[in-house]
Amino acid sequence: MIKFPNDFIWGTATSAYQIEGAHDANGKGPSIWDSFCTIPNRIKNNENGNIAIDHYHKYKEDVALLKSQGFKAYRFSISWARIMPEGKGKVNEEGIQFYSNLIDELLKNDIVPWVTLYHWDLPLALEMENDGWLKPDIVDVFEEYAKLCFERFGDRVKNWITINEPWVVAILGYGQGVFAPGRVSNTEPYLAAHHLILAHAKAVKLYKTSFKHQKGFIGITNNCDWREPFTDKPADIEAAERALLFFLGWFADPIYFGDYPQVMKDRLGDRLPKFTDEEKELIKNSSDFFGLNHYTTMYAAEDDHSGKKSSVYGNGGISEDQDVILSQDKNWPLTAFNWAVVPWGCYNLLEWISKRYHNPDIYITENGFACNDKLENGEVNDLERLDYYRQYLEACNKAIKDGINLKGYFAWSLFDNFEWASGFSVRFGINYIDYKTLKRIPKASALWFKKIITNKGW
Ligand code: GBH
Repeated sequence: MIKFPNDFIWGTATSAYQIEGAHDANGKGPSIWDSFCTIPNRIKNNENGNIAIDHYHKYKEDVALLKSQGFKAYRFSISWARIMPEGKGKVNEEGIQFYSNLIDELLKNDIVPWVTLYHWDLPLALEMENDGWLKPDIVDVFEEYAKLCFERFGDRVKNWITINEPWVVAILGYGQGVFAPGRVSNTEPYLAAHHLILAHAKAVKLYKTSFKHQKGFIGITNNCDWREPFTDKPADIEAAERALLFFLGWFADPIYFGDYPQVMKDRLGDRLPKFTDEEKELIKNSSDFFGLNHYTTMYAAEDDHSGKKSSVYGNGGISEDQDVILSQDKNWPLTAFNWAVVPWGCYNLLEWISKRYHNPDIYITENGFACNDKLENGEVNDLERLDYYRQYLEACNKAIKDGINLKGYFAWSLFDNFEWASGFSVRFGINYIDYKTLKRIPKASALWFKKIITNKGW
């Protein structure tokens, strides 16, 4: 029997650009994703989130669905450009009204809102005029935006996530160029990341001082895939540790210890910006909880420069900086994204976090499975997804039993949605979207969640 604690938080997650649509409705300004999607061949089938799943107009129906499926918490993000069309200065009251209504609707249905301030859709004006995350000005601009959110929504929102997956913003947006703003560099990711961390910390400082009376929690969500040493050789064990530090330690070390991992400083030299003493103080202990998005696992081996090549797409960052070769096991089942299903990797990662960062409260703010679901006789029997969730939640359950402070879990995602560079071709939802009618159809996995939430396990 698998039983979760009574106070375990069961939620599901989405993000603004992936579901809202209404890309230019009621005063919303464009974001870098609106713009990125207009560049030919950046997105599969040249799709975009202009309409997405039209959550903007269907939010009431969507909250009702959440409620009917038993979720007690819902993680969504605010589109910065919807409430501040130019990223700073002018406020768009109609945008504020939308989120205000959504929050009220959730609370009316006893669903606790978990709000992400930044899930990648930077107002385009900030990219054009300020070079996005590359210039230090963004830190104060983000603080101004955060302040607006605390002022307008903080009376009702008590759980805040500043930034979703700064690793993705830095590496995919500024390193590999596959996500907006589409830049390719081996220096810019480190610069962008530096400002993302500072922006997070400054927003938290503001919340902890000027908005203390709101009595909420605030933190950051990082993503990390587990890296298992390819062999027992010390060089491979070190390589896996190094890969984790370049992936998660890059962000979590500053947030828990005040500075970047030593191995990054040693290897990157001047390409890694430095925090001043004052900044270190600001950043240290700037997260009330450890937000984690986790999907998959890879083996990590030392790259001894004998010509071995990584056998998988993706390199977990800038591989030359790490001397790590990643690979997958032939026996691991793969998702539609070729991410391997390795539940014990989730356990190992939780354990690693717990040890390195002194047993913080951890929330898995995303975990989920991609496949090409088929609607048959009005039903979607996504047994593979259901199995993925069952196995990963079992790993979570074991972690809790072993004393790891895992406090909650958010399934990614409530709906099939606009999957960034993959467009609508890949489905992550526990609810199916018929893109012709935009009808929401619960998959078997959603019905399973309802059952296990009620029973606190299975
Ligand atoms: C999340 O990012 C996002 O927050 C969410 O918006 C998105 O829809 C969801 O995942 C599904 O994609 O072969 O090196 O690319 C996930 C971040 C980073 C997780 C890369 C998996 C795969 C290894 N991902 N990682 S790689």
